[in-house]
Amino acid sequence: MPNSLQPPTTEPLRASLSDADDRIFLNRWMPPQKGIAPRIRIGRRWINTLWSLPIAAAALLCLIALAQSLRELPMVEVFIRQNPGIPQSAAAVDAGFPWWLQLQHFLNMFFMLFIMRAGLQILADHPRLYWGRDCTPGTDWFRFQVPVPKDRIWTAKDDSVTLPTWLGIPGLRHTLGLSRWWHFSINLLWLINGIAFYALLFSTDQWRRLVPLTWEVFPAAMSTAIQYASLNFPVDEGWTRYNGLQQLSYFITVFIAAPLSIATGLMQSPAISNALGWFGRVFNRQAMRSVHFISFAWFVAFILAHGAMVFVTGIRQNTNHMFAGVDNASWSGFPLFLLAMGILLSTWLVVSPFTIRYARLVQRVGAFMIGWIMGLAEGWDPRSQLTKKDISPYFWPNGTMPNSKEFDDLVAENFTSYRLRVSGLVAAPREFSLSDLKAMSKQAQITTHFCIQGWSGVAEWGGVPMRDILSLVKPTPDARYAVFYSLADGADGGRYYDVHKIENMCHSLTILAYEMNGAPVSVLHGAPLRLRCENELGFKMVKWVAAIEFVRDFADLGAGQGGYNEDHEFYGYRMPI
Ligand SMILES: Nc1nc2c(c(=O)[nH]1)N[C@H]1C(S)=C(S)[C@@H](COP(=O)(O)O)O[C@H]1N2
Ligand SMILES: [Mo]
Repeated sequence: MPNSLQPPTTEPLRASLSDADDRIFLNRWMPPQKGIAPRIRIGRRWINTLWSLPIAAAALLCLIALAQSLRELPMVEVFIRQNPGIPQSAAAVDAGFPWWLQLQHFLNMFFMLFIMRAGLQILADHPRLYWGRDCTPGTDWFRFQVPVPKDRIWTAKDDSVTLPTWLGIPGLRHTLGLSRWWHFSINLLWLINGIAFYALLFSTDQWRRLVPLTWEVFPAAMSTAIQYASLNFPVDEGWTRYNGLQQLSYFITVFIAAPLSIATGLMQSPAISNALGWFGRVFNRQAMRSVHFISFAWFVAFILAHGAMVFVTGIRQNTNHMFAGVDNASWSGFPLFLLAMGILLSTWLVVSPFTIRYARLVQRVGAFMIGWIMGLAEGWDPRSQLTKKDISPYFWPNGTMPNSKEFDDLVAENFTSYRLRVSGLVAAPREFSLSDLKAMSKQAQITTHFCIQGWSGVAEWGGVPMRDILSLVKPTPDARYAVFYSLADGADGGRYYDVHKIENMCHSLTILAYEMNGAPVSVLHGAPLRLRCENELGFKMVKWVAAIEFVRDFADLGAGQGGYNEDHEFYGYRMPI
């Protein structure tokens, strides 16, 4: 009699999974690759942004000369007398700089340090920016990488560049798995600080500093700009109210650049972009990524200008205001300012080496802080589809190609003996040939692929819905995850695999694709079969699928993190954001 309590079949490919290091060993990590000085494309010409340094220096000198001669004109003197710089409508606040404002100012500075450095590291993983939704080589408007080579397969991973450890977090190359934990976790803290800041601003009279109430702010800003530029500085009433230029630049930073950064950051995620429907299609990932970067550039410019002004307009008074909350001629603020700078500098020095040494810990703490929020977004069934005319002329290839006789033989016989094994916690384990799958009802969909590295592309995919596979093999109530095993190894050896919650398999656009843009999926893009799970980042969509196993837990697979990149590159196993 057949034993109905037979242990469930286990997938033989389990044995080819590998363990992974819990830290980054430089000799085993992806070899470094230098980028180039950032370039901006104007028309067909690429201009090196380093030119902006001498040009800005020359422009500054000209500006000073111009402003000084302007101030000799009676007309301009009259204008400045009528518009001394502080809008007359600006009511002074009562309390100077209360303790909460000083604290939030420091926290903001502290958090920004992580956010900006980790953000730059993420950018270095696809060091190009575009406006259109395609990432077709040559359509980038900004890059710090050479043009895409045409004489060889050039994957997105090949394209990533190294950042020094003092600049990026954690520096090195293709470390964005770790950068993302810093970027998103600290963003959450920054957001909380920002919300508390807004709340306190508007529940006190401090908002009056920042919000211009009349058009008078523009002539006032013009007047202050001329006064600063002529090196004959305007009267400073910073303790209780700001001049026009301060008001405008602080307003833009607090009420435009910060919310814009958050919105454009979130809109780069597959789950959020999909959930936004037409809005996500129009304001596509690449445009959002470009705006996100421009907003970053604003912050850099703001910090440099603001920092310089703190020094040149009276460091003692300014640090008394912002670090001690007093408006007098004492030295009470300056030591506190030095202490704050010391904390910033030592954190700056420590964070990259720490991340490299304790990579697994950073992954774990990051998942604790924001992985669960990301997990929530997995529940949204992505349905946003595009049209045939949106299909990208170029779709970046990525990942580690199959490199085995087994695979070459399959290609040579056009996958006739290929079998997809489905096993594990299922009532009816099965093998499917390619023609079995093609005989099932086919689903076609035109969707955007969101690679974690930053590129995206639109393609039409055709294949078998995973929910149809599920209804054939019938996962048992114990089954919580589907493990996808590839025919290809990952970059560090050991088989490529990835784990999805079963709920992800039930979304309407989750399919096993055997067609791409109307033709059989090419070997480059995952032949004979690759997963499409549209609410996740690209690395979760295993190419060259060999087998699917349903399991209760994934802790005993590979290094136990839920997938190859999760094990080896410290990604999270739920990454719809
Ligand atoms: N087997 C396997 N599947 C993989 C990868 C890989 O390295 N090996 N890379 C992933 C990543 S990071 C991405 S972005 C997509 C890329 O798919 P594409 O080459 O069709 O663009 O495949 C995913 N699937
Ligand atoms: Mo990717």
